[in-house]
Formats: sequence, C-alpha cells, structure tokens
Amino acid sequence: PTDDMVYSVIAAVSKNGGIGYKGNLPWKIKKEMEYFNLMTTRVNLKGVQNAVIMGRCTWQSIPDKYRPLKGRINVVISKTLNSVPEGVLLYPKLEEALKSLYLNDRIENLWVIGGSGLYKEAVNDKNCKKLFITKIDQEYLCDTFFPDFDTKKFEETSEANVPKGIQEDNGIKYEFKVFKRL
Ligand code: FOL
Repeated sequence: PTDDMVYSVIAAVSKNGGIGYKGNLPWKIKKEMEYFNLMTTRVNLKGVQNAVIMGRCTWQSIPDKYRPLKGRINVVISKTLNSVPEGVLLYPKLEEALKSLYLNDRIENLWVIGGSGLYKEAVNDKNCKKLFITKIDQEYLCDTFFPDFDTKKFEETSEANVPKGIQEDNGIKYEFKVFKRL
C-alpha cells in the first residue's frame, strides 16, 4: 500500500538494446529469471502482493505453466483481448490500470514488466520512479527493443537485494542496474 501513484519498470536488455524476438525472450538465463521472480514477488507484509503490469504480447509470451505469474496480481493491458483467466485483471490502458490499482490497499508495489509499448509509456511518465534493468553482455537477434529514454532524467543508484557486480549464468555475463528518476 502506497499513497502515491508510483511504480517501477523491470527489464532485461541485450547489448544491442533488445528485449524480445518473435514473441519470446531472445535468451534463456535461469538465474536472471529467478531475479525477476524474486524482485517482482517480494513484499514486506503478509496478505499483500505486488502487481505485475504487462502488455498482451508479454502476457502471451509467458509459458503456460508460469501464467499467471504466481504470488503476484497479474494485470494485462489490452484493447483487443476478450478474456483472461480468473483473478487476472484486464484494462484497456496503463493509466486506467494504475488509477484503479492505487485504490487497492492489498497491493504493495507495481511493476511494469513489458513489452516495448508499456516500457515507452513508463520511461516517459514521472510516476515511474525506478528502472530495474539487467544489462546482458551479449548481442542477440531481436525484433523488440527497450525504448530510448532521457538519461539526464535518471541516475544510477544502489538498491537493497540487488546483487552488485558482474553476474554469470552458463557463460552469459550480465549486470543488475537500478536507475532512479531525478
Ligand atoms: N525483467 C528481467 N530482469 N528479466 C526478464 O526475463 C524479464 N522478462 C519479462 C519482463 N521483465 C523482465 C517478460 N517476460 C516469465 C517469462 C517471460 C517474461 C517474464 C516472466 C516467467 O515465466 N516467469 C516465471 C518464471 C520463474 C522462474 O523460472 O524462476 C516467474 O514466476 O516469474
């Protein structure tokens, strides 16, 4: 429960700026995905959950066995989807989702988890206070990219529970970065 309409972005981005290819993640990095799971799930209070907000393509990219993402309120933004499973929230626009989720005192933190359309709205929205970006130190064939954002409006920061330094999982190097809006 917060008193302001603030939220964060979480994304993993390749060296060439990519986030997706043909409706899926371009890579498979188990420990990085565990970080995503931990960061988006973790809350202080029992009986309170975080919400993950995603576009339709991101929703459809999550493997059936993980969908809806467990331990989190799943929110899908789409004007065309007709139905989502029970318990999943569907809104036509990000703004409307944020407005109504803020009135929900059973939600702790809000995370925008993609894809490029929602990321673009978020990085340009002052209510999006932090970007949790994993920089993957490899190039991948991608057809979806993290949007350019005004780096003068953010500064790198450190955050509890975010491991520092170069990480590695089956030969792939990556680093967890956190940027806060100035
Ligand atoms: N942010 C970061 N840092 N890494 C990502 O891979 C990522 N992916 C998305 C958004 N932000 C990200 C969107 N894509 C799952 C699959 C695709 C996806 C997001 C999540 C998924 O299946 N998650 C399960 C897996 C748990 C596990 O393997 O440990 C989950 O419960 O979170």
